[in-house]
Amino acid sequence: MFYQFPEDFYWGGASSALQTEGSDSSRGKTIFDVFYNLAPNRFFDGVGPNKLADFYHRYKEDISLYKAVGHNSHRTSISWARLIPDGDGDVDQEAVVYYHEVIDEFKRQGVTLIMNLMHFDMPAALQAKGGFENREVVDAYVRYAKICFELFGDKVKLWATFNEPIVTPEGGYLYDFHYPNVVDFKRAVQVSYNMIIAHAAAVKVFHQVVDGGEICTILNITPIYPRSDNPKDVAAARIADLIFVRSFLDPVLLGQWNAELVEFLGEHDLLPVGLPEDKQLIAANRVDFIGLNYYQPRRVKAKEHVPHPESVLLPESFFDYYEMQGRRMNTSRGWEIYPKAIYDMLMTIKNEYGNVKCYIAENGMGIQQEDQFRGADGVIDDTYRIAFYKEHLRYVHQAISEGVNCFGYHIWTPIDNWSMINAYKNRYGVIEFNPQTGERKLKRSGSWFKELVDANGFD
Ligand code: BGP
Repeated sequence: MFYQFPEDFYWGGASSALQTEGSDSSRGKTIFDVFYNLAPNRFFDGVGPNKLADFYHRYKEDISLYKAVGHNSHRTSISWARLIPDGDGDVDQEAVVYYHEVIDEFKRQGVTLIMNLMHFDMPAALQAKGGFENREVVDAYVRYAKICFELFGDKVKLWATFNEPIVTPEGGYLYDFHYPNVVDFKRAVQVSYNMIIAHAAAVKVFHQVVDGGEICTILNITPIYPRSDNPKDVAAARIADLIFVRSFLDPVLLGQWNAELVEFLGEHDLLPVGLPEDKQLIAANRVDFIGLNYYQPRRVKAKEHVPHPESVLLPESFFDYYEMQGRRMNTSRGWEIYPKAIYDMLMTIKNEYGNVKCYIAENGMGIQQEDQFRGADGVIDDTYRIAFYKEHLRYVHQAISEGVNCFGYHIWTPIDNWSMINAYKNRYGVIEFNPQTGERKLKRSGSWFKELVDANGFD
């Protein structure tokens, strides 16, 4: 069967400023510079977010490579700390020129941009003021958003407020994998709440400033599956769903906090502090479309042991995870490969969220030590990645044929890049990047992706 996709489908890839640009210019420090300096070998193998693939100087070449693998669209981000080094002070004019040049180059090469404002990379100076726990930092974010819309809103019409906003509270305030690496559920909830306010306020400003534009946020609403139909497993999965999925999805798409989640937070003394006008702000500023990142599902069962009353409160105080036998990515994370979840995620948007316009904003397969798959011709023969894309795209196709309003599919990521949690260990690209030499080279999946786009579908 040939899987034909809709006309004008957005085929492309996603990246982020911090993971590609490198910083051997005047960029201000982000939380990842701080984290790296504190523990260079904990996550980063001694490779910090400084030189990297140097998109900052090589953007023309890299955009040509995106084109070479067929991409007609791309999502990246502006680095808040490059544009405004201390987060809420002066705008760096060199950065303004740089982003204009990058945006112009995308246009010149015929690649539609979706520009994201923040991909985890909080300016260090603002984290020092409490990050998103502090409402003043919300104001600084909205100011930054407005500056971006005013500077670049004539040229870029598709925007995103955040990539995976939930990762900021998860990584920084629950699970100790992003700076400020504290573990405090209540503070995590406050950060989430304030990010939703920041998001809604940015959406409001966007519609005041940018004519004819559309704005989204990009969520990783990984489906949560209960282990069984047993009501205890189902109830456990529902709690995980409220915390990790509905927490952001409901306010950005429905304009209100999920009532069941609010009740749950109230029962456990986790309610955040807000302002009386927040409700109205959220209600009046829903997104125009939504970006969805998908890698792996969460699988949940009822708790086997009642947690010790003095143990630290975490989401996992209310459920346990369990692992399915099955395929996993060979990465430092070992994510499960379960393509049907991408369909389930899209159907959730159709059935429960008014079938708002959406696109797959990240989906990809990471591999460690990919060099072992290099063929005699010197090209990485990543047929496993092609199979991975096909399996997921069949489900995207099925969802579209059942009426889901999905207009695009972006891979993570065109060119192997640096990760905030494993530096260059996990490779996702369809284009190989050699961190030692800076060389870029198409993998077999890169050539396949071009054929996919040229045919607007695959067998
Ligand atoms: C997503 C993030 C990306 C990227 C990707 C792969 O959640 O939005 O920034 O990091 O995951 O993750 P990693 O490279 O850490 O394995």
